[in-house]
Amino acid sequence: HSADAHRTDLMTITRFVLNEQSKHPESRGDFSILLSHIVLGCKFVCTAVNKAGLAKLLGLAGETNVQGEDQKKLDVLSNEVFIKALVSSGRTCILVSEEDEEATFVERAKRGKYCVVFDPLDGSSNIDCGVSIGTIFGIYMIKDGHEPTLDDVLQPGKNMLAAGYCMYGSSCTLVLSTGSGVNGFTLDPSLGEFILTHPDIKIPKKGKIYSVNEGNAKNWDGPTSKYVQNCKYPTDGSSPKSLRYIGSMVADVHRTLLYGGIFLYPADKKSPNGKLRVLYEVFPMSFLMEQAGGQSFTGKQRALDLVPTKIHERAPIFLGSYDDVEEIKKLYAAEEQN
Ligand code: P6P
Repeated sequence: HSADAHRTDLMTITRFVLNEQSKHPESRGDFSILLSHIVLGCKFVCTAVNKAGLAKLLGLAGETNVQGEDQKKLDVLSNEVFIKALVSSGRTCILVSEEDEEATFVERAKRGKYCVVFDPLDGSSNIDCGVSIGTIFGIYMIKDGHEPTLDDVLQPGKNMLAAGYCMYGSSCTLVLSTGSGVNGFTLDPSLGEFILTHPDIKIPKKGKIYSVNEGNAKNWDGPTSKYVQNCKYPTDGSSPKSLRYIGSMVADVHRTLLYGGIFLYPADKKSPNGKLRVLYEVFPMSFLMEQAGGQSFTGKQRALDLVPTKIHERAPIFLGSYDDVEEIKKLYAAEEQN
């Protein structure tokens, strides 16, 4: 009977979010409505990405497809979909997208109390070779009732109410935290619903995988070089770690979350602040890692304590299994003392 119950008791993301909402009796459901619009955006992008493989037949971006329409680049299309979905939710007031130089301030009539920062299609350079890509998002509450300003999104990551990503790969997986743990949902295309498939994700305390672009090794600083050296030639008698680097943050982070290990995008001589963006890459992934029992470090401080000054600011990042990140924190602390 219990197996049947499991099969028929479908926990969709909508039900899950409403369950969360019921823990906040004072809630008017605004947050649930906002999340449902983000989920809608993910469903749309999932179908568009899956069709992208056919884009070659329909004319690549920049050319016209069989209908003679201009084939939009998928990241531009995804951005438009999320902006429209978020504005139409009536629950947002400021939107920051990787695709837009300036923040979007929602018109007064459609304004709500949430600020959403997002990368609509991270890793999109990987689309043509079929590597998994994804949407990454984070949600802040506006600071207080005054006219929204950029200060409402230039908040430290620890102030986020929720964060998540949707990975478009062999299946469409949405990983979400609203501040009490991490849960993973998989899209059932026949139902058009995200079903809870990974309840209460916890990252292993220590992992056997390190994930970094070794091609940048020439430019790394001392602590990063030492850490990676230790991964390859351990001095404590343990076996070397495996290297797994997909080059799509959502895919590398998802593997790290499920299997354990560490993902690094360090600063280097060419990019003193690394490459990944604070608001909509570093913060959401750091939020998820901490909620799953891992941690996230910039080389100088806890990533979620960083206070951004610009909406497209970058930061170095070391995130993943708690013990693995501890190792690199020790190496940076030792350098501080020298
Ligand atoms: P590199 C993809 O372009 C991206 O923004 C992230 O998804 C990914 O982790 C990173 O850049 C890869 O960068 O320099 O190793 O190619």
